[in-house]
Amino acid sequence: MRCVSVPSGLRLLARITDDSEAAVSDVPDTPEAPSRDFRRLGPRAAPTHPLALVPAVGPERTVDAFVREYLEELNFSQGAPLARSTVNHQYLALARTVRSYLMADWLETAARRREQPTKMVGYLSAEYLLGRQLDNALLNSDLAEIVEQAMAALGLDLNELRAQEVEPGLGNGGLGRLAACFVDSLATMDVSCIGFGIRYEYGIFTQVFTPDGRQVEAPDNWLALGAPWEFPNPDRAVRVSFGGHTETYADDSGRERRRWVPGWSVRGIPYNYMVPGYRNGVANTLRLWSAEATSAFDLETFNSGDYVDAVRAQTFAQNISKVLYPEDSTPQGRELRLQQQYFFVACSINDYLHGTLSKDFDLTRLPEQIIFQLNDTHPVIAIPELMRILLDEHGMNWDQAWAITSRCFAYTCHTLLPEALEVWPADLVGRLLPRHLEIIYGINDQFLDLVRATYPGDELRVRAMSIVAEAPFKGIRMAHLAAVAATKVNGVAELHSTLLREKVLVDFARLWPEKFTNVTNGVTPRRFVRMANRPLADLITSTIGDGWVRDLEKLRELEPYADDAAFREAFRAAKRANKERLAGIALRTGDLVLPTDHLFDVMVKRLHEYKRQLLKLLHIVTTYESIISGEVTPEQVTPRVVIFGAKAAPGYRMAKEIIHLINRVAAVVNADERVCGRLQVVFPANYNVTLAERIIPAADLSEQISLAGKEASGTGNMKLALNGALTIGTDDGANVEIRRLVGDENFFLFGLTEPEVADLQRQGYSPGSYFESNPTLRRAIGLIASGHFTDGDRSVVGPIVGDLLANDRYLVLADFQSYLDAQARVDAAYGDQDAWSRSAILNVARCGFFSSDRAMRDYIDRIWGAEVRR
Ligand code: 26V
Repeated sequence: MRCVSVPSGLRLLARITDDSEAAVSDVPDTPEAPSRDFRRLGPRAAPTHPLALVPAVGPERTVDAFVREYLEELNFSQGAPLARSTVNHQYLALARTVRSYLMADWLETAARRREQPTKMVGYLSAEYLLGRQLDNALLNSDLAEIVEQAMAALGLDLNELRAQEVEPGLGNGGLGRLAACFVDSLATMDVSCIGFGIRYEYGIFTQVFTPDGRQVEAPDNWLALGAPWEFPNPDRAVRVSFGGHTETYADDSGRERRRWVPGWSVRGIPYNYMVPGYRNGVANTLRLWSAEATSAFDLETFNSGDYVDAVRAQTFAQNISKVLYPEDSTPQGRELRLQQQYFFVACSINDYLHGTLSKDFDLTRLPEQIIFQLNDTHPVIAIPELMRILLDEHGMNWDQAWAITSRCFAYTCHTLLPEALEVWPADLVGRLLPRHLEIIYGINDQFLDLVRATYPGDELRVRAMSIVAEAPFKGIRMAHLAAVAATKVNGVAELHSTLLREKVLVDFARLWPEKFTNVTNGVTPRRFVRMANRPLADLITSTIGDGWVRDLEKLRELEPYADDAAFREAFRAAKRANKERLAGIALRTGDLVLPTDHLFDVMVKRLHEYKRQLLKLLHIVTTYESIISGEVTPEQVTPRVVIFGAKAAPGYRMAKEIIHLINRVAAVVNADERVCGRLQVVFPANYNVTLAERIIPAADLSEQISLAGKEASGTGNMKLALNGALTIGTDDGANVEIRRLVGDENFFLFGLTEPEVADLQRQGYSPGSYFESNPTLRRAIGLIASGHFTDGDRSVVGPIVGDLLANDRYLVLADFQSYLDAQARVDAAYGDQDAWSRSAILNVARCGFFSSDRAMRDYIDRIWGAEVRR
């Protein structure tokens, strides 16, 4: 065989693929080898034992039964008697006991879906930022009370066990958290869905700060203490191939065909996770793939005794699912990342075609059975993969294969930043996936024929629309491939979808206007209100009943209570309780005292220049400077605790400099007695879902201050508004819709609009003129530049200040004054607590639209087709 570009450590792996082309599932049984045929079901002979004939039922839902099940798990699975068990044993036993209570629902849901098949959603996402599982499972299965009592009866501290869980951080930020909210909603709505993704051995890095306040990344070894929520399923392993070459051959009927002769393969092992619906007896599946060396390889190792080479190849295979890529400053050119993308979509499509569909299924009807939703461009390589399967493995001709493929995918775009759109170097695709590259070229040729026929003589347009970019390098534009092949293309908020249609994918939207649609994002009210904010959830439920948890528009019924003084007082009490809880955590973990009557001003999100954490910092420095210069007394400022949470991509230099500066400013401001504690800046390290669940309910003010036209949607903005924070924000992403719903009087708008930004940039933006003409701005920047926050060291602030004055790509200086004015309105508004609470209540009451249940209904109605409904 010819081996193309196989790493040297992989000679063995490459060699064995010669004689092991069959899928893992086709390896024949021998008495020595365990069965790998996942299609053979049940016993060979009818069972005679009466118990085998009874359907599986879960354990009894009483405290005593739970205690019994729990001790059984602790003693006989963990091998730890209660008296000698560690907290980790106790947590693992609890998780596994809760899991066993969910099991009957999972089995029943799967059986029902098999018996009454409906069109299924295959949600393809490289990221799922799940957050902790225990509380979610307790909430959705309505076991919380039983478990609380059971743990108390055993003398165990449930909170201590909860704290033991390491959250699966298998995502970078908004995109991954959105996927987690969507699968939650689909289970709650009883929609048939499998979420497909990657079981990264290391999730998003753990952020730590040096004493000086710089970000350092530590590996997130989330599996180290056990993974009680997952079910490995090695008997449903899938082979995935890479490399090699393609060739022409004549098939049995003498037809000339192409085929792929891969160079090497790995095995994908599925790990299943339950996705319980909210108290509805449904549990869907999240299937995350882990890469291993192939089993044929194991056999070869055994025979050859070439142990060291063999282990090296094993490691190579495992590298594919080893680590989540922290969203970097440039997405291109990471070979391993393309391997990850192809690995998980190839596993998922294969698993669906061979594991879920019946063997004799007529593939021309595939689009009636499945819609694969592409969460951004990361899974877009699934398109040529399905084409390849239909063409090469099922012998279809191009038109047949395309007729099917072009109806099986829908694509969601999650960005507007040109640098975030994936373009894979063609030579890399050709090296790793030579057959897929041919197919992509085939799709492009056919597509460009259509473009030329539609716009004769318009070669400029042909070049602009081509899936294949010719400069600055020959590359595959994954967003174009998705736009060509998908039945629907959507953006994630109204403004974003408009800009997609009018700017990023304008030519595609003109060619196929009916393809383009919007689905505004949403968040799950279960995790982000009911679970994270018990004080508010209980108040809402006691006022309007608990229907809102499944039907968030019911929050509208709270509107009249905004004018009810007693309700406002109760609402404030709930907010205070959340602030006190957060203050307790800050005291325990950071030795910080947070006064809960101060305004909690929250900016939590990834660190990116377009999100403009620097603008927030300039506001802090301005307030600080006005106090220390004597312009105002500390008593004159509205007391604030500013809370940041943000990770920077490890390779994103400027973002890391900004984190450093925030920490430096925090240290100086917090220690300066002249401020009298009326301005505090806290920046807990390692912002993640668990921290979000603590910070968001405690927020008074939500900072959504991205440059207009840059934030596709935002979802933190929705979580904060639903938890009763007022937003200070630009007209960007879903802020636009939040403001429209809550009303101008309950939202602090500032800044340039997207068209104004575009105009200003067209004219030539000059940050220096804003600096020169605004003394407040000059003082704030001057104080930073002087080294005041960096022990007199000006060089460390040089890059930030220099860039702001020379480039300021995200127009921080242009929006500065408008932002200050809006913050002054915030200060004034916070002074009238009754009016503030009224606005906050109206924010909650009017944001029911931002439930991910609604988003899922929109996908069903506008993208997937009503037939996915049960
Ligand atoms: C990726 C990259 C890659 C390198 C260059 C810098 C950069 C900046 C951003 C991104 C993110 C792309 C995808 C993403 O996470 N989008 C987020 O999706 C959320 C869910 O739809 C949405 O709320 C956020 O506004 C959007 O940024």
